[in-house]
Amino acid sequence: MLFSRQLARRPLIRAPRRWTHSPAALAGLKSVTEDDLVHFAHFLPPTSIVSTLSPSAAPSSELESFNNDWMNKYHGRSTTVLKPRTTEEVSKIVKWCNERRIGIVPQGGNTGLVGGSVPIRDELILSLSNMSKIRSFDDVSGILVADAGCVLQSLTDYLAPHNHIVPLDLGAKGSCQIGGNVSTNAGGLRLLRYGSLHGSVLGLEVVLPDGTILDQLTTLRKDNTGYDLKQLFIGAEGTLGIVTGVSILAAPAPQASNNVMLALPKFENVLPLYKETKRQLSEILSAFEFMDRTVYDLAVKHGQGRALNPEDVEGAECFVLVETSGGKREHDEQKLNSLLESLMEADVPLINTGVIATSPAQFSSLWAIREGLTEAVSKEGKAYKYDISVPLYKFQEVVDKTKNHLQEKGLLHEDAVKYVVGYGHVGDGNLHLNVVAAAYTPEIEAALEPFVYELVASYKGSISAEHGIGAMKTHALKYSKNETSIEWMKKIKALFDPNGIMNPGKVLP
Ligand code: FAD
Ligand code: 2HG
Ligand code: ZN
Repeated sequence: MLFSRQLARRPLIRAPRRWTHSPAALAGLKSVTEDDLVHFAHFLPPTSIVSTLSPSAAPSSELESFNNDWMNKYHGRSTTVLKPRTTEEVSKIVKWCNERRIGIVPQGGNTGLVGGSVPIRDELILSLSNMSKIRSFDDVSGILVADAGCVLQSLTDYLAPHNHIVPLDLGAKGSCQIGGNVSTNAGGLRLLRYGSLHGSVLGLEVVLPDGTILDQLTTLRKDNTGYDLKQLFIGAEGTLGIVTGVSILAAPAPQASNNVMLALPKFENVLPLYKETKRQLSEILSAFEFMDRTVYDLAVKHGQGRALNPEDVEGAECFVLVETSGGKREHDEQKLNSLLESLMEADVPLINTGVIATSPAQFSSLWAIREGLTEAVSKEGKAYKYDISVPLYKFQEVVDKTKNHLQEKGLLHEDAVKYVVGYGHVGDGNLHLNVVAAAYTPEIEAALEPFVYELVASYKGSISAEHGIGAMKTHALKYSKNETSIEWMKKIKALFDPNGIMNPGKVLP
């Protein structure tokens, strides 16, 4: 049960395309002008301004990576990106834009998968990339306070020598920022263990749409002094303000981590396996990730790793990556080994085979397969991504029903939809349904929507488990939120941002 293969993280890829519609939310908003740039230049250095309007005319190619999303599906036409270095600079920019009705798109690492991080038209992009200082860390309480523009991986690296970890991990960690994570309420690979950011974020500093700085950057575990305003900004996707600082409770670093990739003969075994894994591993279980056969094969094909011997996994319908994180190596290994033994020796085995990592390189390599799925899919074509919460036992049904539906529409072939795959976070009830097409076309989109959303609603699920609504799902919010909820969301938006400058056209229908 050994293997060894170390995978390198690949750079995120972006390239330009164009927007086709402009929702009502942008009506009345103004474009950035040369006069605005003159104003910004009073308090921002030239290196903080990228604009095709500026006299020194930045090459338009510099704006491309800001105007296009990670999937190359959503495309803005912004003329100007500002990269403030301090909260005060953010405040001055926002105040000016509010007075002049200029729309602002806050941008972190631009790894979002719902088109929330790029403009719909030519809104100003406010990049947090120059705000990347760690403000404080207390190794007794484990509380970390950092600028919103800190890249997730850099926070992890910072905490490592202090024996702590960020209670969040995702495949985009090399590019995404903590402010973006908070603004999307990112879930990731270990939510099962560390819970959601609604629990681990202790405080926020936010620049409100009129430029006021809301300082709620507390470092208290307990604080029941009225409404917990910070919660509104967690998952608001930049529609209520700009997160500039984050106080987060880091978790103690596990003293021992193990992982194992298991091949299962059929999907029906996933849930009994999850139940048994939870029962036997209990407090040391830190991830339980599912991937179907098709997407696993794509990861292997695109060099994201080859964990299991091809002959051993013949006939396997799906795979599960299990991770343990605990305080004592021998104890954890004993528990994991006895789980694996019981699985292999069962009269009706739940698994075909498995690979247990026996070195840090193998541990990373197993994770590289799981974390590399999104990239592998993107190399095969254009992915329609449906990030949904549905009952665990419906995971395979969703994939199969979508496939059948596309087949009936005559769209399941090389030139239209090439693959329909499912993967995700079993512990969180979160399936990533990816429909991989040769190109994004109106015909495929019409076949998928509202089909997928209606299917999710029929299970009383959520149309967005962890990626948010962005520009992609504003019209579909109604499948997961009733009229009253949407009305109150609109009232909250109007209260904070009466001029509608913050990330216009996102989240709300
Ligand atoms: P961006 O993409 O820049 O922005 C996302 C949204 O937040 C936008 O609406 C933007 O306007 C807003 N925003 C950004 N920064 C701020 C700020 N400081 N203040 C206010 N608003 C702001 N997501 C998961 O939940 N789980 C995963 O496991 C996961 N894996 C991924 C793997 C890959 C390979 C990729 C490409 C993406 C993955 N994602 C995942 C999606 C994405 O990485 C997350 O949504 C992430 O939290 C976005 O962070 P970001 O800094 O890139 O934000
Ligand atoms: C993951 O879990 C991310 O890997 C991305 O949330 C999911 O690519 C996707 O659809
Ligand atoms: Zn995910």
